[in-house]
Formats: sequence, C-alpha cells, structure tokens
Amino acid sequence: MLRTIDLRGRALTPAELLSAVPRATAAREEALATAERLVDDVATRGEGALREQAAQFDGASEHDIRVPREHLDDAVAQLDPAVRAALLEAISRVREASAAQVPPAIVTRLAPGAIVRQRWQPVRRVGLYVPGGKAVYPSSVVMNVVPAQVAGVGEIALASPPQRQFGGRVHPVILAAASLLGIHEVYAMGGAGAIGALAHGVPSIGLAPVDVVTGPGNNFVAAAKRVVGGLVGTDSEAGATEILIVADESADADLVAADLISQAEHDEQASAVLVTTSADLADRVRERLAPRAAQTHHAARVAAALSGTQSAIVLVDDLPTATAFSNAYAPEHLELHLVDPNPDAFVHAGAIFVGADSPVSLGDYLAGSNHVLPTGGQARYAAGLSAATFLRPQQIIEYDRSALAEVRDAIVTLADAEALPAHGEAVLARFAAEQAPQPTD
Ligand code: HSO
Ligand code: ZN
Repeated sequence: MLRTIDLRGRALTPAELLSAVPRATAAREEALATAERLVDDVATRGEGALREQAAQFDGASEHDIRVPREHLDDAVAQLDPAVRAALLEAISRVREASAAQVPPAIVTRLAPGAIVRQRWQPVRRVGLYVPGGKAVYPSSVVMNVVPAQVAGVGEIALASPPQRQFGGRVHPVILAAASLLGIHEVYAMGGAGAIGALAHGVPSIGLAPVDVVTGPGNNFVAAAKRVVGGLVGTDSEAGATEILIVADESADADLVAADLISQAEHDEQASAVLVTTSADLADRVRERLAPRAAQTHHAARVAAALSGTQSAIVLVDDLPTATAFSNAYAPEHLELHLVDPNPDAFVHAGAIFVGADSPVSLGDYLAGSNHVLPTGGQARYAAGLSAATFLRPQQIIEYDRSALAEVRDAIVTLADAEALPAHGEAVLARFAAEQAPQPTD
C-alpha cells in the first residue's frame, strides 16, 4: 500500500531528496482559471452569482446566505454537551497559547532623541473560511477565530458552505462553534465564490469587504485566495494535509501507522510519509498499516492516499539524511519518533510534534497550537495561523532636532548620490534658521 523508496547508500542533494517523493499533482492551473472566473462573477454580479454557484456546487437554493441570529442560537442550544465541553477546552487552550505568542511592541533608542518604535497593529476586518466539503471542521472555526480575536481584530465575518442535508444551512456544529466564540456574522457560502464575496463584499446581503481572508480549503479555495491576493491579505495555503514522520528503530510501529492513517483520512490527496533509518521499523509499520487501514472508517480514502505517489516509506542511512530530507520536504506536520529527538535540527515544518505522546491529532484539536498550517512546501517561508497573521508590524519614527542634526549630513550625501536633492533640502530646511539667522526687530 505504501511504496518504499530506498535512498540508502546514495549521497543526494536536497533537490534530489525532494524529487524522491513528489507531492500530489493537483491541477493547479485549471483550479486557478476556474477560481478566477468564479471570483470575478461574484465581484460583478454579487448575490446572483453566489446563488448560482451554491446551486451548482452545493445543491442549495433559496437559502439564507446571511445566517439569521436565531439559527446561531438554535445551534448552540442543540449542541451535544460533550462536544460543547470539548470545544470550550480547545478554545481555552488555543486562546492561552495565541495570547502568549503576541509579539511585544519594541522601542529602539538609536541615540539620545532618536527613537524607532515597532507596534503590532490589528487588521480592522477579516473574513474567515471554514471548509465543509469532504468533512466539516468545527475545530477550524476555533483555529481561525481565536487568533483573530486575540490579535484585536474589530470585525470578524465567517463563511462556510451551505449543506444540502441541512436545507442549505451551514453545518450546525460550525454554527454552534461560531456562536460560542461570539461570532454572529456568518454566511452560508462556499468555495472560490465565498472567497471572492469576502474580498469584494456583497452589498445586497450586507457583506462589507474585508481586509484579510484566511482559512483552509480545497484547491479552488486556495486558488481563489491567490486571485484576491493584493486586494486583501491572505494566509499561507493550507491544502491537502501532509504528515511526515521521522522515526528510528525505537519507534512504536503501531503508533506510527495510526498517525499516518490519521492524516490520510482527510483526503485522497493527503501525503503520509515515513522517513526511517530502520528497515526493521519499516517492515513493522507496514504490518500494522494493513489491518488499521482496512478497518478504519474512511478506508477507501485512506487506501487512496497511502497508495498515491505522494505517500511513501523512505529508507535512509542515518539521522542527518533523514533530517535533510525533512528540511527539503518542509512538511505541514512533522512527527519525531526518535530516541533523542532534537527539534532544533528540523528547520522547515508547519508544526513539529516531538515524542510518541504528541501526535498530530493532538495538535488538530487540543494542544493549544494552531492547525491551519502551510502545505505544499510553503513551510519553507510561511507560517501557520496565529495572532501575528492578523497583526501588522508598524514602525513609528520620532527624532528630535539634535538627533536629526547628527544624521543631517549623511542624509544629504545619500540624497545627492541618488540625485534626489529635494530629499536633502527637506532636511536642511529644518536648520535654515540656524544657518542664516533672520534679523529680528
Ligand atoms: N489535520 C488538519 C486539521 C484538522 N484535523 C481538522 C481534524 N480536523 C490540517 O492540519
Ligand atoms: Zn487532521
């Protein structure tokens, strides 16, 4: 089911390591063209386009796009108490960690009277997308909303697809999670059109344009975020889930198998990769995978994900090669099942889970960390959702006259070097009175 790639005895560059396990080939170009068309349609025709797209993709019509407040209240009233308690626990942990991670303002005094400050300024209005296709993710409501609230965002709008089996309403547990978090601006709209609606606004349903759009989604949602990029800010792409496990002979094969399957159940395109120095562990994991994969609820989806070319067991000679592989791959989720794990050596990953008792499922729901993470290798340069996603570092410059005088000549020199003398003159104008004192009566 999971193919083996034997890289032992070969000295490979990071690029060669990376090409050993290709990522799922989602039809990106096609998704981009479709997303552009859907976004443009919503931007020009508004509600009419949204309704047509809902009928076409979600089988919903004549539904309330703006979710009425009673529906939110009903959803909370009808929420299973155990789910409510679990959501509240998740909210409290994600809130605590997110709040502690807000960067402090910084004041730098470069000289007496020469101050550069940096403050973190929240975005005014955001649109958060919660998927509802193959699975519904109330946990993603928590992961989107809490960091935005912690950042101090003023207005939060949430979008999730209308569900045919609920008469075109958003899934009730998603509504309940939103309401528990105090979010009451919710829209039943999905896919690329929803991203377009958040970015451009839809006046007839009272949806004002947002400044930032975040959230995971399918290829079309990811493509739509690219389409509206520039008009609004977006987070990194959280596409089909990836788990990369680096393990040595000490690892528990059954736990490794369980964790690979846990992420494979999201999507046929999910990537599950085990990189190990131990051929014996590889055999044991394979033995445990077969029965687990056969018995699991989403067996067909898991089988598709594990037998895709994006999933594999990779055999390597030593831990440094395993580390180099992981760093080249830059997985969304990295698990370390090692005798002596050193997370500091693994520099590119959306999130790193250390030790057998820190599975990805913990981070998906209750660790306190965020589960909206960069996929597709974007972890090389991008981060998961956090309060920082909704904050902008702004610099505030305040020099007094004598501090400015100290750098006056250097400014004039550089301005002249760039043939922009008016820049220098603007500074010199501050000192004109000193240079040519005006006679006073
Ligand atoms: N593993 C997913 C998040 C998720 N899992 C939501 C369960 N629910 C992407 O990180
Ligand atoms: Zn998950």
